[in-house]
Amino acid sequence: MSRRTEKPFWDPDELQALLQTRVFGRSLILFNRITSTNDFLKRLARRNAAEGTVILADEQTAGRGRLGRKWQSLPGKGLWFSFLMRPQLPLEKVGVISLAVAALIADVLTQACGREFRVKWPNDVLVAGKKVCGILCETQMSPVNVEAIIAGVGLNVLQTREDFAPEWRERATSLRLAGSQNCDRKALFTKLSAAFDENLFERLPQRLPRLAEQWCARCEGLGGPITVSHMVSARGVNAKENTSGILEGIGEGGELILRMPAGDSRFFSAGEITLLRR
Ligand code: BT5
Repeated sequence: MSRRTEKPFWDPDELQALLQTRVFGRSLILFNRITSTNDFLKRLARRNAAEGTVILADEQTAGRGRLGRKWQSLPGKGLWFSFLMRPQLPLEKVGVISLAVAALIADVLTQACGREFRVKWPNDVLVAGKKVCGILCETQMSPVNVEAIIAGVGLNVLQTREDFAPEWRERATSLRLAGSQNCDRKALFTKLSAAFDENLFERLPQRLPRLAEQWCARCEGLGGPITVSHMVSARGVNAKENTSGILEGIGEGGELILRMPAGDSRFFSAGEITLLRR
């Protein structure tokens, strides 16, 4: 295990003893403060860090969402961590991993917190209709195959309403705000670690279809009308476009399948969805 000179917010030896995992967190690095756990782990991954390496921070000063968006990561308020996967998967299947991570988180939280957690395509975990957790999976490729997936998880645990920027308050929540029975960050991290360890490393290709089913079982809006906001490019110019239809499910690579009014299906591998009233 690597060590930093400053005393970390949790004792890494004690935490590792709690985890009892085979792969996840066998190499575990804790930071009181870091720019982004994904950025740090990406650098380690290029230097051959072992599968299952985890970077966990009490605070991120430059936490990121997709497309360079900011992810608010206040000190002591959440679980901000990244873990390294080296799956034997073709690139076109990699998109399912972030759904698998979301499904496992939603299952663990539903059991631990006494609330019903849902997932929303592509990378959100929701409780009471608001985002409580976001996932950012980033891929490193060699010329021929997938070398590493850096899976970043941001779970809001202890924020009050005032902790969120006013423009996020209607859409963001924390476990505490949702009335969770369990807001103990260490206990929750231990439960999440066990679920990831059991499901995401050994025999992943065989497990992915079942994890995709678990995701669908918790999917917000499945079978209902939605609008997908996505990018289109024509003659070198990118523009945002909205397409509406019925949320039919997900493809083998985690793409969203939208049933169009004419009965045909369209696949989307990136974008945002808005649920429409039925
Ligand atoms: C995500 O992006 O939801 C992925 C978030 C991943 C964060 C983790 S933390 C550990 C690791 N290290 C990193 O640097 N990142 C990962 P996206 O779907 O693009 O959502 C971002 C949007 O969510 C922002 O534009 C805000 O509107 C909103 N947001 C920001 N911080 C939030 C928070 N703490 N809780 C809920 N919503 C938030």
